[in-house]
Amino acid sequence: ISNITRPKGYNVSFHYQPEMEKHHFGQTHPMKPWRLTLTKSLVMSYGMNFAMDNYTPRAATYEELRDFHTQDYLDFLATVAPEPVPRDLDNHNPDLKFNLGGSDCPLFEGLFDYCSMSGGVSLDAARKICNKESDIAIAWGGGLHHAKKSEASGFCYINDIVLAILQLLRHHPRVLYIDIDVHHGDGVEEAFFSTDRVMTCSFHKYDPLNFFPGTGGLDDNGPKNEHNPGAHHAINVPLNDGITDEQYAWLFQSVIGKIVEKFRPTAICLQCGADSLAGDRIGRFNLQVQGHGACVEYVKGLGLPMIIFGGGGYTPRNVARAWAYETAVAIGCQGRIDPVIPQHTVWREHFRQESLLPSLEQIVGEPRQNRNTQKRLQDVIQHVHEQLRFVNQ
Ligand code: TV7
Ligand code: CA
Ligand code: ZN
Repeated sequence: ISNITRPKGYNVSFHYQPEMEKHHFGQTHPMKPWRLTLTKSLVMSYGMNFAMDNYTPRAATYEELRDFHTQDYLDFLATVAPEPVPRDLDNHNPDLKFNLGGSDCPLFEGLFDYCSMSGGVSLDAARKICNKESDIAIAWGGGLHHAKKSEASGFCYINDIVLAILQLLRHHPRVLYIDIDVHHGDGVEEAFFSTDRVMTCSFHKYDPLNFFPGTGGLDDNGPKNEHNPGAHHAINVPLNDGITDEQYAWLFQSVIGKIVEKFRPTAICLQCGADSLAGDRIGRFNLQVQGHGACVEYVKGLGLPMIIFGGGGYTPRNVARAWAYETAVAIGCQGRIDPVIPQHTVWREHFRQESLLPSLEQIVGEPRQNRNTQKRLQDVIQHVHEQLRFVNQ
């Protein structure tokens, strides 16, 4: 524990709201806010909390949520009663108001508190970046990228990322949003479709008919009409099952490197959805903790102020591994932490089946067959580079 020291020359802040994890989407629902508890306790057991500024943010206010969401949606969200027995199987109910109450976005006890806390965590991170008290702000409770201004979608009700970016835009001329969740970051992309001050870039599994949300093809770069300054400011990197660390790192660096060169952001938001890890209950990729964390390392190396958000991640042990490792990357101590998970009570209680020496970096779960050819990835990079020819800051 004593070998973890504060980073020299920059500040890392950790924004955490312990009330969030007490909420439940339902017994069989894949989203487990409890993974935040596991992450936090892993971070603490390594002593990383001593190397960061720790904040317990207040919930976002109704007015703050109104910066993006509509009044009628928020009013409904704030007053709907939870269902006595949450529906689990079919989402198919055309009567759902604002897409609320189906199996993906169930109504549960304390839903509005949970949403406003997630918003509060990300807004707090954005404020610390704006007033320069923090250089890297970590918000694992945020990252809910599917929420629309007037609609819930894919386990997301309030788009905390959009709220945080809107806050950053008060002080920063250009913000780059990067999304490594296995799903397309459609809500954030759509929110900034008509501005050239935000560029969005999502890497995701793409299969329009069989994988949620079905959007984010290579050619989807924002509405292309001559009066839209936001045209060409949405970059999508559609992928197939089983992509590996090596392929992903190469793709990530050549795409993000080029974007940064052309767009010249003054701040970066990185959504670190951990469902792109191997062994995820919903995801299809083969990323290891190192490959996922290498994205955080690369972005950190650009030396711009940044917010790191959570997002998806449905195998809680792996989520906690990746996010604890990435917290270490932010601090710059990833080379000094013991790969053997410390004497850790929560871990022991829940994962008895894991060996006596559980490793931080060793993911649980079978790898998938890699369906990404080198040729296809080349073409993707080529397309992105061509797209960026239209962008000149
Ligand atoms: C950011 N995939 C969110 C990702 C949102 C994905 C979906 C489920 C799912 C829901 C469940 C459940 C599930 C094992 C998986 C078309 C459908 C098919 C529901 C069964 N088990 C993020 C949203 C995605 C709910 N939705 O990016 C209750 O999988 O594919 C769909 C839609 C209709 C609804 N059915 C799935 O990671 C945070 N849902 C078990 C219980
Ligand atoms: Ca993504
Ligand atoms: Zn996801």
